[in-house]
Amino acid sequence: MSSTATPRRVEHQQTDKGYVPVYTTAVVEQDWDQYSEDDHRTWATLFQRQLQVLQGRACREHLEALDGLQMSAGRIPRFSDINALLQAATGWTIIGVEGLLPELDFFDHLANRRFPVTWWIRRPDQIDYIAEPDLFHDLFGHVPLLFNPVFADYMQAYGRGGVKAHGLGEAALQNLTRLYWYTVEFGLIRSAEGLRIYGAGIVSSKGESIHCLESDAPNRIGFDLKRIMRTRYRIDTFQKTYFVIDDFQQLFDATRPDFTQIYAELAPMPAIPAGETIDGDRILHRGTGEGWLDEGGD
Ligand code: HBI
Ligand code: FE
Repeated sequence: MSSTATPRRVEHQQTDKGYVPVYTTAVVEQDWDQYSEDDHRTWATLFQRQLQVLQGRACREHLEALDGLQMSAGRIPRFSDINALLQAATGWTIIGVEGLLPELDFFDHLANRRFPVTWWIRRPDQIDYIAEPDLFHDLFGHVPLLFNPVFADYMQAYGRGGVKAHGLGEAALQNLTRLYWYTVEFGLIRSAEGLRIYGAGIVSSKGESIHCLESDAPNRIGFDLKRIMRTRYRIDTFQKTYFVIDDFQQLFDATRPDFTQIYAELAPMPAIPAGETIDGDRILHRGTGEGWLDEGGD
């Protein structure tokens, strides 16, 4: 086995929207044998570090699913091994991809209970931060909750909503993307022992795992679908606001109404800046705003 790092296949391109990844839609084999020792070491380092940080911080469902899916620090998991366990539990399948997919392709996979997992892992010098999703974020961050039946159904409902929203224009898609961001990527959940993390963007980041629960800077606000759909977000800093669900059922139930009506209702309303609170918010913690940068984002 080669000791050089796996070549990164995700290209970027300068466009009028800035420097953006070139989307590739292909479903690819994991080709497990080509992972280098460096790749396995990167997985091991991240896995061990996050397992420690997440004790008492991640929700029970996430930690238990790591066991249930037999993920461990030793080796990068084989997708085929994960799939045998995942399919038996909730009927979800993971498929290998090169990176970010065009939205409609992504939604279509979710609607069919397929979760795209980036096959390559970050380089050793990217342990603490990488802008785009890699194998660690996708597999360690996202896949465990697909082992939970209620969350698994939410993800499928989200995908179906996405396929539908795609025909409804940019604003509807933006509403839906914000929902994904503040739940699947950066959601917090109540538990008997206190707030816990379930969002994959947090779970795969040491810094944000601590920040989201322990810092006084961010707002922590009770889940509210329409409120979230109006809330801008930043992809390059810790979140200014986290939304807290009571349980995964609340998340799934929120996807029952016809979103078409909701998009229409939200269309004339202004977007809410990421750090702002508004009348009607159920504020669990009002952020001090310490260290916040200027507004911006989507
Ligand atoms: N593609 N592979 C992959 N993973 C994602 O999380 C992803 C994507 N394409 C689009 C996308 N996310 C976002 O638009 C979400 O808001 C849906
Ligand atoms: Fe993600």
